[in-house]
Amino acid sequence: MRKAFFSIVAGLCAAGIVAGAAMAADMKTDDALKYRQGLFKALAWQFGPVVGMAKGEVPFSNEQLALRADNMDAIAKMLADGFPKGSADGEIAGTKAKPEIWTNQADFTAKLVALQTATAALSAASGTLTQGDVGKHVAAIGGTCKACHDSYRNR
Ligand code: ASC
Repeated sequence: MRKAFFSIVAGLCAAGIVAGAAMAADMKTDDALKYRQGLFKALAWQFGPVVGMAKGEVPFSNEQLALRADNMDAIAKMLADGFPKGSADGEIAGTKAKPEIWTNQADFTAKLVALQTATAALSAASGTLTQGDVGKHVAAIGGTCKACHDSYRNR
């Protein structure tokens, strides 16, 4: 009787631990999804005025370019944390992230680094640019966004 009681308690505890772990994993991936989506929103927000300058819709400013480029670079460096295993489309709701991110990790990382390189290039060049130079930086940065989306984001 006593033995049976203990084995039931032990069983319940084990079930509780497993349920707790599963819940922690869900929370982690759901939080990671919110985190990365927030970063992508912030990245697009920072990129907006740069695109506007390239189009002549926002007043040209090297200081603004440097600020936006630095912000984008910082955001780009924070993105990798937002892609824990188990957070692909099919594993959690509300994401377009393809499972290939986790099977081609070296390539995914290279594409993230390409974004950082492009934003760092704008940051380094700002100070000496004219309005006519902005377009090629926008194309370079936007190209890195597109390259990653083409491979790793579901439509
Ligand atoms: C943006 C944005 C993207 C990229 C992409 C570039 O401003 O929100 O997802 O640029 O359109 O091809």
